[in-house]
Amino acid sequence: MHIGTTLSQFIIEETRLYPGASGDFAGLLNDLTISCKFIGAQVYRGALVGALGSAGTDNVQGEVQKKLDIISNEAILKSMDWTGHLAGMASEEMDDPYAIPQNVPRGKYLLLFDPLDGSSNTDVGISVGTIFSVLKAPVAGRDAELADFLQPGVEQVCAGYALYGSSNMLVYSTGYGVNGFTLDPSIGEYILTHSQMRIPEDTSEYAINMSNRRHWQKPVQRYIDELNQGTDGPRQRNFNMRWVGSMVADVHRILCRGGIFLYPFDQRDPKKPGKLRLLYEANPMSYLVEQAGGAASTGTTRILDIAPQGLHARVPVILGAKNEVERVVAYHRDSF
Ligand code: P6P
Repeated sequence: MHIGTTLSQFIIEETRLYPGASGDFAGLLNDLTISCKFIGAQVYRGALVGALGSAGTDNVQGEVQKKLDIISNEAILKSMDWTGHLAGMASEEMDDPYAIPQNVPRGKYLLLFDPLDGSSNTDVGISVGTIFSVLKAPVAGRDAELADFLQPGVEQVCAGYALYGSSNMLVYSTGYGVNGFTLDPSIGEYILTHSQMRIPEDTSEYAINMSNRRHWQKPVQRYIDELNQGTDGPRQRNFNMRWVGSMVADVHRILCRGGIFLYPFDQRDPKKPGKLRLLYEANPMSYLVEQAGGAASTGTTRILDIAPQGLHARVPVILGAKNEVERVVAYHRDSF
């Protein structure tokens, strides 16, 4: 009986698509998945081991850190910093880049991550996840500098997430489409279950936090109002809304059954053009969405083209069904 295509087998076979690949990247990704298995186990056991609730500290975003945020962040750092694959790491939970320990060779990759996205949901049993992005270090073999991380999303060599939901799933792309793997707890392996995930160009399902409507700019208000008018409005069909409040869960649903996700520009704080962070949320998710046939924009700019202005820069995010994203972009263009 064949156990199916394990993630390890898939990574090794995909590496053969890259002539001259050293296998370093395959090693990086395999090591990263170990931390995703560990984090999933901590999330699922949180209430049993006293890991729920606040850690009593704030992160660089000024957000209250959950105990699981810190556990997850440490898990990735300690699973990855000894491997020799990395020149540095950057995390939503840390102000500055993480330096690889002195006694470890510097590798040729940079790892950026949100260790536990949507962590405010952990105490109420809603899906959360880990988001990761891999860049090439501009100069291999030396400590990464801050500027090395500030590369546009088109430079990513890999992006993905682990979803801790009804099952532990790992979804990633290296530029050859998007593939999803489900953890089989009985053997501790991720098994290929969602091959070549695609986002239909059209959809009838949207995801947005409607309570912020008064803070959106006019093009987004127009777009969402038309969806809510259903058959009575210019779209002449009804739409459905979903909002989990956990980007990994909302994006995973869109990769599985289509849809459009919006966390648009918000006029509450002009210094924060959006809530989501470019380097370790918007870029990896935009990379996956484009690889699955969707589109990802701020409303005026393709997200993957943005030159990052800082490690924790925030951007408006509109991603998913290509024709719907293009409609939102057209409404922005019409408004100028
Ligand atoms: P709101 C989680 O905190 C997060 O960063 C994303 O995962 C999620 O899509 C968004 O914020 C939810 O934001 O304002 O609806 O709580």
